Amino acid sequence: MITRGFRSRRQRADPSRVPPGQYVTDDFPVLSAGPTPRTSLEAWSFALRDVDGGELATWTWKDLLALPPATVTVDIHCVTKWSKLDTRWKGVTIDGLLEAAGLDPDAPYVTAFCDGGYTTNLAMEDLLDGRGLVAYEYDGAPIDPEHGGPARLLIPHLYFWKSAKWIRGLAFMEEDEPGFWETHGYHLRGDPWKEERYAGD
Ligand SMILES: Nc1nc2c(c(=O)[nH]1)N[C@H]1C(S)=C(S)[C@@H](COP(=O)(O)O)O[C@H]1N2
Ligand SMILES: [Mo]
Repeated sequence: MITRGFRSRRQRADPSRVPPGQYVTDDFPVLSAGPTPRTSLEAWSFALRDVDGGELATWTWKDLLALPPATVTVDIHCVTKWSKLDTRWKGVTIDGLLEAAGLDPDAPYVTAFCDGGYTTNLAMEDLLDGRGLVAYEYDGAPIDPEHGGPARLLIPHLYFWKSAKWIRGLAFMEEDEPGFWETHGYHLRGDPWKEERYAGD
């Protein structure tokens, strides 16, 4: 039996799926530090940059869609304490991008960069083995601009601020360089299961 309509907003959920301090919502809140950028798909590209800033690979929008897609259903966890279960995304894995570019980088960190200037830092290992996606569909449709369309990073095993909206590329880094929220006191890694919300957690 399907009882969706009877679930309360703060629904009870399998506690093993909800990290400490989080509540489950059916809503999909929008959290943006600035205005929603609007880049045309013709002007859009995705780049991988080397530690010296040099461009290693770029994809146009069409190039990205031509890569083998991955579809995932995952739970997402925002540091403001909402979690949303079973969100469905389609995109290209970071492994897939590296493979397409013929790259096997040994840089230990990356900075994701975006239209609008947002950045976030990640350990390379948090992106690999299918754990990171450049997503371009949510729930079977193009991602709404407010939620990061045309493409956003999706790193569901870390707090959702790591899932950079309007992503335009990844810069390989020798050091773990704090991004936008990390500079404002958020944790460098942000594992929700360890409640790594703020620096020092
Ligand atoms: N470019 C960009 N990406 C971003 C943000 C942002 O402000 N700009 N906010 C982050 C935060 S704090 C969260 S919780 C999620 C929110 O994504 P949503 O608006 O799709 O829920 O996006 C993350 N990615
Ligand atoms: Mo967030």
